Amino acid sequence: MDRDKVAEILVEIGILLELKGENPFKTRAYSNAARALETLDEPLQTLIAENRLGQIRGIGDALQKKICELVTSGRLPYYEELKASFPAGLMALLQVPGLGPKKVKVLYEKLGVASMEQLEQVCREGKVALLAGFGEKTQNNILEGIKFRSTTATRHYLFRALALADPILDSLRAHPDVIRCSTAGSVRRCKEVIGDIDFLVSSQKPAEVIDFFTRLPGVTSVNAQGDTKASVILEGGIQADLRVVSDKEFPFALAYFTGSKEHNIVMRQRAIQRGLRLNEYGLFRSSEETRDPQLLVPCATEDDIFRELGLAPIPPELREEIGEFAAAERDEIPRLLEWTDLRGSLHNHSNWSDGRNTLAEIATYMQELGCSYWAITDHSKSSFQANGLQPERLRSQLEEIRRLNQRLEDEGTDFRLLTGSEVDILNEGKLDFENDLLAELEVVVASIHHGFSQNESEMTKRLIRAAENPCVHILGHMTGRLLLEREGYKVDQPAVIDACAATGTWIELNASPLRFDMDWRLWAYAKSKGVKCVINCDAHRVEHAGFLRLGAGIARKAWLTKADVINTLPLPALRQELQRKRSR
Ligand code: DGT
Ligand code: CA
Ligand code: CA
Ligand code: ZN
Repeated sequence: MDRDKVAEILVEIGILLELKGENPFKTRAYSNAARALETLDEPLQTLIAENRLGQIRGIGDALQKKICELVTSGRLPYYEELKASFPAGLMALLQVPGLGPKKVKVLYEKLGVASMEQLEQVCREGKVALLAGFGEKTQNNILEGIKFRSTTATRHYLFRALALADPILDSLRAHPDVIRCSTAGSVRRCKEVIGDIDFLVSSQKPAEVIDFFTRLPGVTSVNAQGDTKASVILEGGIQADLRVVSDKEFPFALAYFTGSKEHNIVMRQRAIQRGLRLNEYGLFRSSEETRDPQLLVPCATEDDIFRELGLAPIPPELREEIGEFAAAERDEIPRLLEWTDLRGSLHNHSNWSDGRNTLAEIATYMQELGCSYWAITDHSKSSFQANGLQPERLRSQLEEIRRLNQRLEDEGTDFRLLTGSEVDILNEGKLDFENDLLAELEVVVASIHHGFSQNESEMTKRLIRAAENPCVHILGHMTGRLLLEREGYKVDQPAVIDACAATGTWIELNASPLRFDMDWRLWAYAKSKGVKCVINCDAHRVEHAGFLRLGAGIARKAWLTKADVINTLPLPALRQELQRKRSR
């Protein structure tokens, strides 16, 4: 078992003990230990093998034993028994905003609440308001929280869907009765959040494929199972639908089930204008609804369908009825960015602020991944909760980066770390570091992390003022939104884009799957103003380099091409571009 999983279990034990009413010192020991594990700078396995776990501050004898047991056997009976002593639904209540273990304990003990439904009921009956320490206001907040949860719980992050869909696609592809298969729906269109996962398969033996699908390892329950379709729930509660069609029907079904609905409507209208009918079964020479194979216009792929309707092929990411038809009619669908065009990320963190890895680890990992460069932009001093750097520490970080780069050069390697900062935009748009320090850095990203409650005009002014600073290359995560969690602060984004156009400032497409900020819908405007995009991982650990792929997917959805994205440039060209604004 790896360290993240161990830390997760320790946190959960702490919460369970709190629910039991154990004393705070004991419960806190577990969350402290979890934090200590998360910031280790050597592998947990090594510490255990060398019997050095006890040397870590905050990990006493009892905890040591439990961690060893988890790592070596992957199990911990103490935890399993503790967990089994509570109803399964109790932990879920902690997801209601504002409900901590203490309150959940009271609700459970006094009112027998052990599920979301029960919680909602006792709130509606007014029983919660009467509990000591709760009151009318808390009761209302809980009801609000439940409502928020129920709308967000039906939507999921794209990356969760992809992580589940990829192995399922692999399994389907390997099945002897599967001819073609693909995801469809919002996952294929690369929406930032999705409702469910849609799979489409062509086969001559649908029953076999459906049976196979419903028994896949990731499937936790089967909602519906028919002759040609099935609907299941996957780990994490995400629903997945499968449809099986004949191989002749596959392109038509794929187009239909990829959607979007709005896009499909226009497709059908175009067919009708040409004396044809388009549906999920085919494209037919007919003036009324049919699925008569005699009337079928044969199409081997989706591209053929588009051609029959007088259109250049439209990539799935663009099928949102936002101008793709006008462009496809004129054969002006751009050649979209590929994720392999990206050469590095210009906004990332190390363990000098709130990241996990050392500079050396980052350099090695990114170089092996095939990147050309990787900027280190740790937080600035005002972000003290993220361990932001004081100017002196930043200057010593620059030294270390220079040493590392020297070593890379001596080894004959082209990869380089770039120096930088994610400098806080303070109130009124002043930056957290002076310009003489910023001017020493190769890459400056400016972002807002505090003061979210300002109104739209104040926020807009803050961002515009940051863009006007000649040292700032990039505005980071424009709205600060966290998908499914919190809306961004209010900003007049077109006004900020105008300011970036006027000052030669780039805008980040933050590729963290929780952010995808600036939103894909705004890039057409930015592009029309000549503002360049930078796709940044905002990596807090080396594995976050994988976000580049997700970010590229969202950039495709935003109609961006290789030429629109700065971090497709090789290092020498990037260096030139980084000088451009400063020498204006
Ligand atoms: P989601 O799952 O909410 O993220 O969004 P989608 O787009 O994946 O929607 P979903 O799963 O309900 O259906 C997949 C596609 O199937 C959808 O994009 C278009 C097509 N589709 C489904 N139902 C209808 C319908 O009633 N009318 C039309 N025109 N298309 C439909
Ligand atoms: Ca779907
Ligand atoms: Ca669906
Ligand atoms: Zn950051």
